[in-house]
Parts: sequence; structure tokens; C-alpha cells
Amino acid sequence: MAGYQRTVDHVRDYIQHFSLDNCALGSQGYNRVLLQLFGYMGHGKSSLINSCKYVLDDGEYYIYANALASHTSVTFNRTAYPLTDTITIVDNRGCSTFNAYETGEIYAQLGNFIPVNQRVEWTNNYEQMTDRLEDSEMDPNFTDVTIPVFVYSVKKGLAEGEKKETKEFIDNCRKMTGFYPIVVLTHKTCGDFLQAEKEFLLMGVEKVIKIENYTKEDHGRTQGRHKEILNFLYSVLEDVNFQMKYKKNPRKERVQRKKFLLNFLHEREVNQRLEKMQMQNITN
Ligand SMILES: Nc1nc2c(ncn2[C@@H]2O[C@H](COP(=O)(O)OP(=O)(O)OP(=O)(O)O)[C@@H](O)[C@H]2O)c(=O)[nH]1
Ligand SMILES: [Mg+2]
Repeated sequence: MAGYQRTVDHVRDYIQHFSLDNCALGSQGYNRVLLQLFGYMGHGKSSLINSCKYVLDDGEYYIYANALASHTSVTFNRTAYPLTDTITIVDNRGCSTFNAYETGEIYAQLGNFIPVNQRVEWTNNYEQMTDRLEDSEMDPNFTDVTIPVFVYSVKKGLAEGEKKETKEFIDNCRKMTGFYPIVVLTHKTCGDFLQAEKEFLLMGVEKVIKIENYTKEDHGRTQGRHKEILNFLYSVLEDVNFQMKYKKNPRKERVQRKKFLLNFLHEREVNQRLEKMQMQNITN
């Protein structure tokens, strides 16, 4: 067997058999690695899921998550797709911006305060959001190790104004999960991926993976693409292994994250009211 193929098969095998029980201090009460995707509309989140399934299953290309060229959102539900016994990848509704309106929902998802397999609705309504947080206490989830994954197409460069809100968002993702988001740059042959990589690294992101997704139109296997997708999953597990070397207290973490989220929602509410008052003053 060629050396390259041996490596691909070896990494695939490692990913398929990864178990939290084998981490340095055991599973510490966690039982699932949840890769939570998010990103702008049409940047390749659903295609990334199909690519991961294709590479891991090593069979025919199959469309699990609906992916389409479209000017509007294709995905509206937060559907979970199991990749292995331990790893599950979760699709998401694409955002149009990363302002507080849409990010509030993502923080709640990342903190495991919203169950998967539900339609994603955005709301600015403070009471509605806090109600949902309270509802999550009925069946609290502290068994997922959640890794944020920011899918970003290099076809579109980040505008200056977007960088500040994206940086803040990246920092908050870390507060909600303990992990810096892994950035997956898609459409890598359609833009300047080196520039995009640099911008994300400057924002504090630690891992930027460059890929070309397999798609309905083009899914002829290549070594390079297979390797990129496996590299993405392997990098995630490397991060998990690192964090799991340290003592965790899932319940305590959940409480801290809830406090952060409540604070964020409260500030958002206060800012909205201020803006409203300022608008009224201008129009009066
Ligand atoms: N060439 C190329 N096309 C891609 C790549 N990733 C996605 N596409 C195509 O881009 C279009 C949008 O991809 P989706 O996977 O549906 O994007 P999405 O982020 O799930 O979109 P929403 O669900 O609407 O937010 C589809 O036509 C895909 O085939 C890529 O890496 N390279
Ligand atoms: Mg989608």
C-alpha cells in the first residue's frame, strides 16, 4: 500500500474509533463531541457535512444535508448528523450578519441551552430568550463537549466593519465552550485563502483549515480533498484531547455559561432600548 494511502486510512481509523473514555482523565462525564457549525448563508456548512460523511464512510457520495446555490437561506433547521459513535456534526441556519441579534442564538446553542433538531428562529425578545433558558433546565445537557466551527467561504472577503464584530464573536464562542472556534475556509480555489487565514489568525483563532468541499456537481475523490477533510476532524480531536487532560466540572461550566449568556442578553436589551430612545429623540 502506498505511504499516502496508509496515512489516510490510519487517520480515518483514528477518528472513527475516537472515544472520550480514552482521554487522559477518562470521559469526565461527557459522552459526545458535538461539532456546532455556523457561518454566513451559502458558505458551505451543509456541504461540509456531506463531505465529512463521504470521506469517513468511504462509499458513494450522498447528499445528507441539503446544499444548494441560492441567494437565500437553504437550511433552517439545526439538524444533527452522527459521524461516528462519539462525534456528531450539527448543521445550522446561515447568518446574514454577526450582530447581537443572531449571535445571541448561537451562544445559546453553543452552551447547550437549546436542544438540537429544532428550527432556528432568531429573536430579540428578552423574555422569550430567558424563558427558553429556563425551559432548558427541565432536561439540562452537560454531556456534550461542544466545538464551535466557523465555516467561511474565501469567495467573499471580510469587510473592515465586519472584522470587529467577528472578533468579539470569536472571543464569546470561546467563553461559551472553552474552545476557540475552528475556522474552515471553503471554496479555497475561488479566492485568496492566505489572506483570509491571516485575518482569522489575527483575530485570535488558533486553527484555520482550508478546504474545497465535495459537492453534488464535483465529488470525484482526490487525495488532497480527502486529506483536508480528515485534517479538519483530526484537528478537532487534537483540541478535545488537549482540553480533556485537565479536570472538568461540566455542571459548574454550565452555570458559568448561563451567567455569561444572561448578561449578554441583558446588555443587548439595554442597548436596544437606548437606541430606540435615541431614535425617538431624533424624530421628535
Ligand atoms: N466549489 C465549491 N462549491 C462549494 C463549496 N462549498 C459549498 N459549495 C457550493 O455552494 C453552495 C452553497 O453551499 P451550502 O453547503 O448549501 O451552504 P450553506 O452554508 O449550508 O448555506 P445555508 O444553509 O443557506 O446557510 C452549493 O451550491 C454548494 O455546492 C466549496 O468548497 N467549493
Ligand atoms: Mg445549509
